[in-house]
Amino acid sequence: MRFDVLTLFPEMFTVMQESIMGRAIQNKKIELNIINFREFSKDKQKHVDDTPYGGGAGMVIRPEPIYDAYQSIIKDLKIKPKVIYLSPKGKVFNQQLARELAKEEHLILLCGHYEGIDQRVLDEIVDEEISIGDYILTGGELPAMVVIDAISRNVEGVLNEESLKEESFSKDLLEYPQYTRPEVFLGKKVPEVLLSGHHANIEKWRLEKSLEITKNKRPDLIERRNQNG
Ligand code: 4GY
Repeated sequence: MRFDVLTLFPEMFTVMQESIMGRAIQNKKIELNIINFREFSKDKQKHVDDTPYGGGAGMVIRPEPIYDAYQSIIKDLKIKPKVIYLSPKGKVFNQQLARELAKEEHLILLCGHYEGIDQRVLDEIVDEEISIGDYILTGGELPAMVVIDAISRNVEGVLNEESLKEESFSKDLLEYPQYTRPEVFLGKKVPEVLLSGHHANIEKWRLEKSLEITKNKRPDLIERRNQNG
């Protein structure tokens, strides 16, 4: 799967090229192209923003550098990739949307900053506006990284397939607790069933724990589960 990110702060994306994402990129399961749309400014001083028409505080990103950067991505493509704009006005991101977007071959993510982007270029190129939650950040870069990470782990070959299967089996429940060595830590023993080697009992215990934790911490998820069957 290919991601192109349009941003004024390309260095921010170095932090997401470690660990599982780094390996997925090395193994060519994920292609991550970070494009600084400042390079598409026709201004001598490479300005990309200007004051808002109608007045008010701050600066607005001009439409032309974004449109030109977008055109440079799609110029030789047969299929037009979906363009996602990260903004608090968008549809709230969740695991279902991450799974659906993982089926796409190519996505373009557009990151705003300052007071936002001229509406005309958004109307022209954006297919989906996505929010990662009801709070306001200083830019779309962290949301873009969140969305890319959550999508990528649903792309074939990025995680070991076992973990994804377990996830879809325990659908809409919170994860059961995990333990590793030592068997006793600060006087606390690992639950006996996990040492038993009895796989049916282990599965039963894990499902019970998942249900208990979800009921206590996120009763809304149990409600949704009952609604969805
Ligand atoms: N929440 N979910 C979010 C955000 C910051 C000014 C437009 C969010 O997705 N994006 O808070 N974005 C703003 C900053 C330009 C994006």
